[in-house]
Formats: sequence, C-alpha cells, structure tokens
Amino acid sequence: MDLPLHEDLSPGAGALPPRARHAESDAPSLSLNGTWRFRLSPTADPEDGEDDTFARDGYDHTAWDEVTVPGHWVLQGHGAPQYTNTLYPFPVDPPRVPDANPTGDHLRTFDLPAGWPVSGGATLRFDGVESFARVWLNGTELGSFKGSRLAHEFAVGELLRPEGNVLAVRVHQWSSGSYLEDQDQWWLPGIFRDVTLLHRPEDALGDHFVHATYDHRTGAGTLRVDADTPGRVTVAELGIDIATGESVTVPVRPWTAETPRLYDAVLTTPGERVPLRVGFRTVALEDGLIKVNGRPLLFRGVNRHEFHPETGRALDAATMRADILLMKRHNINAVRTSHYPPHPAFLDLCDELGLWVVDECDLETHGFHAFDWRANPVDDDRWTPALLDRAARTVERDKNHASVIMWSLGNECGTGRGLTAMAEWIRARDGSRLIHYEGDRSCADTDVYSRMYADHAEVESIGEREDGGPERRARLPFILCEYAHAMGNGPGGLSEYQRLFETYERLQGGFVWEWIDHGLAHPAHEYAYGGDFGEEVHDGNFVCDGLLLPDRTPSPGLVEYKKVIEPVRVGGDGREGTVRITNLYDFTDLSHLAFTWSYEVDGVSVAEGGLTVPPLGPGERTEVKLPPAPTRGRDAETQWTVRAVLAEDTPWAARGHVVAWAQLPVECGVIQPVPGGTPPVRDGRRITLGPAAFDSRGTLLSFGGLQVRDLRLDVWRAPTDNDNGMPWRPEPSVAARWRAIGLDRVHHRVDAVDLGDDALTVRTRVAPAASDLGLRVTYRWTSNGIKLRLAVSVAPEGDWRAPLPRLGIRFGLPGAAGRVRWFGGGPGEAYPDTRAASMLGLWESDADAMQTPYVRPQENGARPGIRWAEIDGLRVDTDHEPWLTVRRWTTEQLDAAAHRPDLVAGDTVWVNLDSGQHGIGTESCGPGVLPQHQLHARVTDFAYTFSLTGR
Ligand code: IPT
Repeated sequence: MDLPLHEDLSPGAGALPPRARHAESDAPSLSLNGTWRFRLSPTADPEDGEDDTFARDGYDHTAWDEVTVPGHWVLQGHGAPQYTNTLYPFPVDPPRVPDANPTGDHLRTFDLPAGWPVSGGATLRFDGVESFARVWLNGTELGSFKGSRLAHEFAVGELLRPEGNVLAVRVHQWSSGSYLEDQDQWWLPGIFRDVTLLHRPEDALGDHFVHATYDHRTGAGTLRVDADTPGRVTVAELGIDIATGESVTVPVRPWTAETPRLYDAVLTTPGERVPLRVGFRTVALEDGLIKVNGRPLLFRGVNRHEFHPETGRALDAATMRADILLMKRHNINAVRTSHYPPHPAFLDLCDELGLWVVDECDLETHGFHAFDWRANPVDDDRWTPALLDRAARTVERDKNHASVIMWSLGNECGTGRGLTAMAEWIRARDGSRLIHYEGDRSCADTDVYSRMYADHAEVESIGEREDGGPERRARLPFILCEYAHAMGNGPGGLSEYQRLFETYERLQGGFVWEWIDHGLAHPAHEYAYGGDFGEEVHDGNFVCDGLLLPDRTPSPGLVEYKKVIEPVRVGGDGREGTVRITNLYDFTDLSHLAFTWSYEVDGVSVAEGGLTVPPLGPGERTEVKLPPAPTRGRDAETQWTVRAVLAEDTPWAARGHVVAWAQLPVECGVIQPVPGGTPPVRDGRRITLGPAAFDSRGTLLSFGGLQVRDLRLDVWRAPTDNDNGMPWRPEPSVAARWRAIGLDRVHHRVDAVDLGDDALTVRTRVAPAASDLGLRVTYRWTSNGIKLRLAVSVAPEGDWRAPLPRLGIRFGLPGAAGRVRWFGGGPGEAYPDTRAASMLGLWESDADAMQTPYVRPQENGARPGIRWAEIDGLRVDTDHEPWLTVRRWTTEQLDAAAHRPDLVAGDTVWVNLDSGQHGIGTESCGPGVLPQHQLHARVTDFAYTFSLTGR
C-alpha cells in the first residue's frame, strides 16, 4: 500500500540540503512571522477538493480564522494540547498514524519589500514545524518535511512575484515523524518557530564550517573556514585576512564557558557579507576525561526544554535570554538541549554569555519500551535515512557554535543500528566534538559513559572505577545526563552528588532534570498539567518537574542548586577566625571576585568589611584570616558570613552579585531556662495554668487572650511528588506506605490529664484505625505566670517500618494576620536534604509569601533551624532548632488540592513546629531519601516556650 507523504518513512522531499546557520547577512530578508489565516480540519484530508485547492490563487479564505506564527494552534483556541511522558497518544503501528489527525492549513500573503533585488534567488526557511508540513508558494508545491525542531529551506526564487505572494502550509499533527518525537512533553502542533524569506544573491554564501581550535600549550588559535562558495575571512582584531579553506595560526584568547571570548569576523563571498562570531577552543577526550583546551570540565548543568506557559515551545528572544541569565546567575555552566536542537538564537546566546552545550538531536522513541523495543525505528534500516537526515540537520545547522562541545544522538531510543549510523555520520562530518548518547550501556558509539538517575552509591562506584562494564566504557569519563528530578518540592540529595563529582576525577558532573515546569497557563487551574485537557491517556503533573516554576520564578530547588554547585568553596573555622577558600572553576582565577565578611549577632549584622583573597588559580586553595571578632555575643549567637561577589559588572549579572558564601559559627546562644512554679487550677470544665486556659481534656484554648485551636502532635504532610514516587515502580512509594498505615488519619486519644504541683500533664496515644502502631505522646505544660512551656515526649509502639513524614506539633491561630518573624534558616524553604542554601538570619515574611506555589500543591514552605519565631502576637522560643511552617490552610486541604486555586485561605493561620521532617529525595524519578535524612519513629523529646511579643 502506498502511504501518504506524512506517513511514509521519508524525512520529506524538496528541501535544500541542510547548512550552517549564520547571523543576518547584508542580503535582504523578510520575516513572515505574524498573523496567518488558519483553518483546522479533524483529518489529514480536508474535503474541499484536491490537496492543493486551498493553496491556489484565488481561493477564498475570508471565512478562515487567524493564528499567530510562530505558535501552536492548540494554544490559540483550536483543539487542545496533550501531555504524555513515554506513551504514544495514538495506536502504535509504525509508521501509520490515526485518521483523527488534526490538520492546520496556514496561509499568508505577502509583498516583497521595496528594493528587493530582482537578480539572484531566494530561500524560504522554516525553523520549526510540528510535525509534518507541506508547502506551496503561489500555487506551486515546494515540498514537504518532517523533523519538528529542525530547520528546512526551500529554493523559491523563480516563484516569487513583487506583490500578492501566497504562501500555504498544511501541517498535520501526526506523521511517521511523531514516532521519532516521543519526548516527555506536551504534544504541540503548529508552525512554532520563525518563517523567513531570504534573498540569495548570486555567489551568496552556501554552507560554511568554521574550524577554530586552541592550543593550550602555545596559546595559539588556528582558524580555517571552509565554504561552499569561495571567499575571504577577516578578523580585524587579530589582523587575519585569509581565503576560505586556508588556515592561519595566531595568538588568541581561548573561548570557554567561563571566559566566552568571541572574535568578530566577516566572511565575504562575491555575493554576500556574513558576520561570524568565532570562539577558539579544542574539545578532546584525553586520559579518559572530557577536556577543553587541555583542562577537564565539571558540568554544573541543566536539561532545558523550550517552554513558555503561554506560547509553549514558541519562545521569544527575551525569554531565551532570561533563561541564560538565570542559569549564569545560579552558577549553572552547561545545558543539554533536551531533547532536540533549540531555537538557533539560544545557541548564539550560549556562545556570547558562556555555557557548555550538549546539542541533542530531535529524536526519542521511548514509547517502544513498552513492547520490549519491538519495531523500534532506530533498529530498523528502513528508518535510517530519516535518522540520518535528523543527525545532519542538527550538526549542519549548529556546527559553528563554540558553545556546542558534544553532539547527542537523541534521548531514550534503546539501541540500534540507526543510532550507530548516525554516530558514524557525525564523526565523519565533525571530528572536533564528542558524541553523547545515554541509552546504550555498551557506549559503543559514544565518547562518554552517560547515565540518568543513578543513585549516589552507584555513582560513587563508577567514580571508584569499580563498575566494571565493557572495556570501552571502562576507559570513558562519566556524566549524569539527567539527575536530581526537580519535580515539585526538591530535588533532595544534591549536595551528596556534588561531593562525589568533586571527589572523583572520572565523574564530570551532571545535568539536573529539568530547567522549567511545563505548566500551561489555564483560566481555572492557573497552570495546567496532563489530564487537564481531558486527554485520553496522559501522565499528570510529571510535566512539571523544573527548577523554575512555569512563570520562571526560581523554585527553592534552583536556589539550592546554585549553592551546591558554587564555583568557589568557602569554609573555615569561625572561632579561629580563619576562612578557607577553594577555587573550583575549571579555567579562571578568582580575580573577578571580591570577598566580604559580615559579623552577625543573633542574625543581625553588626560589622562588615572586605577580605583580601589572592587570585587563586583553578583548583587552588588558601586560608585567610578574618579580623578580630568585633564584639562578644553575651549570650547571643554569633557568626561570620563570608561572601564571594562579582567585583565588576558582567554581561550576566551586576557587580556585587553573590556567587558563593558560607556561614562560620562562633558562639552558640544561650537559651534562658523557663522557671515553672505556677500550679494548674481546675475550674469546672476549664483548667488554667498561668496565662493559659485549657479544656478539661487538656487541650490548649487560649494563651494570654490569644485563641489557639487544635494544638496537638502532627505526623502528616501533604505528600510531595517525590514522596509519591515513580508510578512505574512496583514497590509502593513512601507516601503509599504512609497512607496504608493511615498516617493521614490518625486518632488522638486522651488517657490522662494530671494537674501536678507545677505542671499540667496530658498523656495521649496517637494512632491510625486498623493498625496496632501508635505513638504515646505526653504533653507537659508549665508556666512561670507569664510564659508557657510545652515539653512533648513521643514514644513509638509497635513495629514501625515506614519513616514518619514529620514529627512535631501543629496549632491554629484564628483570625491571625499571618505576619511572621523568625531567627533561623531562611529566607526560603528547606528540608533535611535541601537546606544547603538556607542562611541563618533574622527573617520576616507572611503566611502567603512563605508558600512555594508548586503547580500541584504539596508539602512546602518549611523554614529550618528555628531559634525563635513570632507569628503575629505569639512568640515561640526553642532549643532544638525545629522546622517552622505557616499557612492559611490545613495539611488536609493541601493534600486534597490538585491545583493552586483549590487552596482557599480560611480565617485561621496554621502553624507547624516540627522537631523532625523526613527528607525530600528525588524518588519521583530517581533515588529516595538518603538514610541520614530519613525521619524514623523513635523516642523523641522536644519543647517550646510560648510568650506574647512585647511582654
Ligand atoms: C527520563 C527522560 O529522558 C526525560 O525526558 C524525562 O522524561 C525524565 O525521565 C523524567 O521526567 S527517562 C526515565 C524513564 C528515567
């Protein structure tokens, strides 16, 4: 059977061979972005005549709708997006696709601008169309193409007319190409990248390949530019003027992600003048390590999908720049373009601002995993031409970017001959970069052993070279191309990974999964995730797993990552007054940084100054002396905070921007003991103890006139995405075990209320229905007539096998305003394994600002290490540095919510003070909470002292 074009195995027909992308030349061009006419049909063959009827001159489009190009029609009121992770949202029968194949006919008329040259030709360029396009200009079919995130050009010169050109594009959502594009993201059809008409003068530049290497032994750069059309290359700054094909060696400053030195060059052919930006660098696999310019790299990376909550994968220049600025400001030095080549402007910015790039081909066949990879296109020769087309379009377009140091064959395709063919083609075409692919543990085709989500212990064994494996692999460096799944609250365990990366030479870092939550703006849900558009199959909020919230607000995970990967390690001994500084950059010394200290008493800075640190080279460390401590604490807690800040403005952050910091404790504070002495008194059904009133069951009702609700032990938290674990794993997640035990529905039984001479003691048992597990909890209340102290003792009963979500007390403050001040960790949220970025200080916020608005509501917002806190008029002093959480809804409401708007503030502010919190981990895709961060039921005692502020 003859398959229609969109279903056959070919990559398309009629397009020009792929070529390097370059900046605007002096040849004119015309952007065809803007408002296009649009018609959506439910199937691939709209029934209004022949295929090309709508593309012919004179066709009446007046009844058609409009869409914006670049854009996705499903985000512009036509149809709906669908989210699946690995599932194909259609029956798997390659290369066939369903009859229900939303088809968008796009049409745009245009005139040539005044002065458009009459001589020469023209090229029509599409930078990205999902997933199959057929193109007509003025009624003539130009051809068709697949490969959604790849560029395609057509020669159109002789078809153009000065006025009234009609460009018609028929886009099918589903095509054989869809089988190669099973990336974990929204399915978003449309012309989502630029459409441009380029004038091509006679003897214009065709393809060109910039070879710019750097010899770190001599400090010389060698430049050669190969070009289809012969011409000359000049680099004024270097005094270079050579013919294409000719090479020259001169002293240069090298390009690195830390020092993104680019030289402006011009490539001139008889027909065209094209500006180039040249970065000299040499990538090598040497001594089993990835080296650039002779030095091994450590990737502090992220996986970046292109995403915007309103426009999907149609990104404007400002958004791309914002991403890179945010990355640079958070110490990120590398990007994997998961899982397709990005908009070309993104790579220009990586060259300019400095990021190492793993440029990944637009390829994933993950859904075949469900059938043991049967019929996997990457292992079927009939598909190989399509795969090679994708490899070529990736490499040819992006080969002149200094930032691109590795080509990645694609993501999650299993193994197969097609991948080998791609690797062979790439190696032959561009031997100057390394090849990456994660899915083949033999590493037969790759230059790096790459894995995703391996746990700490396994990564350590790989670092130790104890992992065995095929001989080729054993000689390769190791990276985690994905780790630390940033879904919801988390990722936990980053510090422990970083320690491994910095310890073992073979471990060259990793790329956090992933950069941004793909939550789509939604009128009812605020941000939508899988299932919110009524999809037949979907993967829920697994699409929201980024370090940025959908609106690009850094989540606490990004703040944590910034701290963990800081390129300067500051340590030392505050009592001794010594600071240890280690330069962890791969290339630069520390001369671009200034160091400052501040001396803090109970979280308040009382003195500040500068610290002279020698300009250490990469890998070097030194110890410097702090000045004498400015004051003594007198019962206060004192510490030094040392910061490394930018000494001058950079293109990505202003002078003073904090790159790294550390706090060095000096003296601990002294906690004033609270005298007891006031006896509890029973008066009918009330008990009073100094300023506190209780009911007859010993429940606190008020304190000094302040109403208090439901003060009691709390063990439940609204499970995080990481608590909920991986849906595909057979073992129950920790959250499933919690629910099975019934920790979300414990009963509190009061066994005794004892009025002693100087204490009110309430003995209880806290336990879920249908279980013999329990916690004996004793609340011992004392007062000196002004303050109120609560000492809680917890003793587990039964065979507790699951960790506890949290252990502490919670209470409500009816009618409270929710203003919060605290001396402890801040300013943002932290948990046992996500607290590296938490600074001890005096912080102020309110209940609303203390929430982290994760797209799917879940436990969030804890502040660690609380010494004291004031919630409106109530002050709590502690001596065990608990966790503080303040919110306007209960944990039960938080647990029940599916989207942010489901959370409605009540009139009570709910406070949790936890002696312990279970860690976060990254079990939504990866290892769970490390043993040292788990919270287990054991005998525990903790106490709080309450007072009223200002008294
Ligand atoms: C891995 C994918 O490569 C990535 O695209 C994303 O889906 C990620 O998981 C989870 O968000 S594959 C997974 C089976 C480990």
